[in-house]
Amino acid sequence: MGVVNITPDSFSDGGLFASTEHALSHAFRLVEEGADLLDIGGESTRPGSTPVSVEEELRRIIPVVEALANQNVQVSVDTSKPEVMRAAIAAGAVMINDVRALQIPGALEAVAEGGVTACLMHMQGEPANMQVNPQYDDVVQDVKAFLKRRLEATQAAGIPRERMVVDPGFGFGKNQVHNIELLRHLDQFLDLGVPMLVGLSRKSMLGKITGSDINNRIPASIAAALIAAMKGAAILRVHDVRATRDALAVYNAVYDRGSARENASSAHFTVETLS
Ligand code: 9MG
Repeated sequence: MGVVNITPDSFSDGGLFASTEHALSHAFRLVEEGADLLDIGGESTRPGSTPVSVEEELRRIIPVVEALANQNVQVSVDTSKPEVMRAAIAAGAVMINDVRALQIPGALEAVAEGGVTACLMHMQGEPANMQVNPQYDDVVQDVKAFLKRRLEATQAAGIPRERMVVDPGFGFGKNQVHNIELLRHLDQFLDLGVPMLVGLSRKSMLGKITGSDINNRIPASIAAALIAAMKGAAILRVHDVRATRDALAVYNAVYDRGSARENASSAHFTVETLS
């Protein structure tokens, strides 16, 4: 899954047309590099970020989603807003990536009625304050219990389990010890019985380990992506598609991914499942 952000810092002062053109050229480059799926986001979820309105989010993402879907590119939309979910699905998105795990009223219904795949991500707090002082009894068990409850909520809303994906949410209300613990025990999330999506690309936890700034985190991102793949992740959300694909090709040439765990649903997950 390649990342396409359409936020002000990604298009400076070029206006809407510039942002759409810029996003599309970046998106097609990621497809050319080997992305199976693109995650389009119009609102930053970085620590300390502030929300944008429904109208602004729609204005940023819908022309990009439509143009990509028209070219048969598989599109995921990173949003928590039910109105944006519905518009994105109508524009051709096949997946909703929700860092709030469909908890905003109307989100479950938007996904259920839209008939698309959804990623339920764990976050403690909100982007504006989530890194202030995250606390867990046992980070792996607490995050897993949350995702289990959200899977139950999606089933109660009539969303088939085959359309669900889970994500422990690296860096979303987690300190460095929490993040490392989650990565070390990532395979435990396979118990939930649905494919796992993981986003580690360029994250500050990697900067804390290596001392590298955000522009120099590709090697660390590749190492983290490989660990996640070895522990059963089915979808890797990454900025550096070509480098990640190359690393995965080496891994896949040596190991049978299905053996990561006999019952890992990730082994059976393909992008076709999304449509
Ligand atoms: C939007 N976004 C940023 N980081 C992410 C991550 O780790 N997982 C998911 N699902 N979405 C993310």
